[in-house]
Amino acid sequence: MDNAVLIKAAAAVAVMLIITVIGLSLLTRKQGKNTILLLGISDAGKTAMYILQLKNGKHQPTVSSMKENEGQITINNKAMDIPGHDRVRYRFADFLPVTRSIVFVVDSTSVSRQIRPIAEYLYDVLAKPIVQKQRTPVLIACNKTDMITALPTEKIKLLLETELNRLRGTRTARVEQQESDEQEAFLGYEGEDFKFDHLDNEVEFGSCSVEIQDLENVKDWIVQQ
Ligand SMILES: Nc1nc2c(ncn2[C@@H]2O[C@H](COP(=O)(O)OP(=O)(O)OP(=O)(O)O)[C@@H](O)[C@H]2O)c(=O)[nH]1
Ligand SMILES: [Mg+2]
Repeated sequence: MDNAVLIKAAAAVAVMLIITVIGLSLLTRKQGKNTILLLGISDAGKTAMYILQLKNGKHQPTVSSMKENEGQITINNKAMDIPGHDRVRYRFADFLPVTRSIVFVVDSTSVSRQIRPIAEYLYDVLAKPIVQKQRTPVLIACNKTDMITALPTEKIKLLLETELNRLRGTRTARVEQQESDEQEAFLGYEGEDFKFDHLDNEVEFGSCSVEIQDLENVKDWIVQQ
């Protein structure tokens, strides 16, 4: 066999090896992360969504949750519904190492009124270094579109960008002052207004309504991740 053929064969084997290693590492990375986190402030509709999605049943009445709901959602994934109450919700961070994706539920009818607490919570989530490092995908699920007072998704995105931009100003100043050990990632580009597109992880928006059982956007997004 001449040298040229040998080199070609060696190159082919090397390429195959590299592809196998990359493929395996991608597979194990995804397999290790089988949790879909349902986050959002109280009354957004997380538990209602969890029940509808899981049981594929009817929309049922819910009460404000004080503990997590956990259950199988697709063959390989489980969903965790984390209560929005501010004394309980910090526990979401414990699940981030095994989180495949985050569905952040927003009540589209009260988002203008509640923009501050919603953005505070979303900031907490996005600024977790592990979320940026692992590039955890986030869907902002704009729920309750059955109500005529629901704001359109585009408008909700703009409201959130404006509020997150404002929060970034105060929170980065605070972190610098306190030098706290609770690390927060800087969201977006320094010197530019905050945009979701500037983040390392992908943040998408989708509308839905648990009330009229319209969860297509959420379900489709979850299976794509
Ligand atoms: N109109 C309408 N109401 C909804 C929809 N989804 C949920 N709700 C109602 O919103 C209220 C709050 O829903 P929950 O699912 O309990 O809210 P949650 O996000 O789990 O709240 P916490 O457990 O307190 O964090 C309930 O009365 C639901 O029936 C929807 O798509 N449309
Ligand atoms: Mg709940």
